[in-house]
Amino acid sequence: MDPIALQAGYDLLGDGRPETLWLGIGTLMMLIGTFYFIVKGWGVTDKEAREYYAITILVPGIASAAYLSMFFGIGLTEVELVGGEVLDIYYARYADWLFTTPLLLLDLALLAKVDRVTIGTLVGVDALMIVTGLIGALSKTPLARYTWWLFSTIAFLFVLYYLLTSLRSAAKQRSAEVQSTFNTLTALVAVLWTAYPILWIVGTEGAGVVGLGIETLAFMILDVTAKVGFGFVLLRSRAILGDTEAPEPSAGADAQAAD
Ligand code: RET
Repeated sequence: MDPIALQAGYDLLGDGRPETLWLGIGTLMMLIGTFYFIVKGWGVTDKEAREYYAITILVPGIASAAYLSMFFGIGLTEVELVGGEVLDIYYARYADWLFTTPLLLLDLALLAKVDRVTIGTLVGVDALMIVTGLIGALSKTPLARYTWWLFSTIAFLFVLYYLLTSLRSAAKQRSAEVQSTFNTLTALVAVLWTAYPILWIVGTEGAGVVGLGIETLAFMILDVTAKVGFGFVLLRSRAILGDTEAPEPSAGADAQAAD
């Protein structure tokens, strides 16, 4: 492995983990995101908007706990491969993703106003994707690791397919404002989430082309963008307001007719 890549970062705690620099920055960014959304949502009374705020605040909130535990080396384990090689695996990521990816999908499902069966399926397949990724990360042979990666990636493709078909067509029934926010966020998800399986397979969990330092940095940037960036786009849109405060075009026309 490339020794420069291995050393990317700075060993903040002096325990031989240069990636603590990125984990520390990740913790701070998630905390800033959480408090920013809390302050922004303070005093919001619209019932629907409060749902989006609650979900979107929880996402970086959960991630800040996961990042802090990885920073202190708690969410970290060693996996001894069959050949004797030992891998450092930050499993706290998967605990984070297991809760936060369904919450992010729930935001999209609320925008699209899909039924419960669709939400349940989407969340279920997403959880399957994260859990099989974790099994892969803890597996001891390359064959097992790549097989679980494939399993997880197929689940991921189903999630993407659902977003771009069922949810997208349901969103078409909603106002122009909702549709445009939905489309922006789905594009963001499609691009950012696709980077995760790629990073995993080239990183220490897979081929090991990218060292732990660079991998931790890249996951941090992806996580912050997929959570805080996503929340930022969502919460500044009027699409999250209930129908009373943001009249649908047709409702506005009705009201005018009644005048
Ligand atoms: C894993 C394992 C390898 C295969 C696949 C994966 C997908 C992970 C994804 C994670 C998304 C995380 C987000 C976090 C923060 O907001 C688990 C790496 C497909 C898509 C969006």
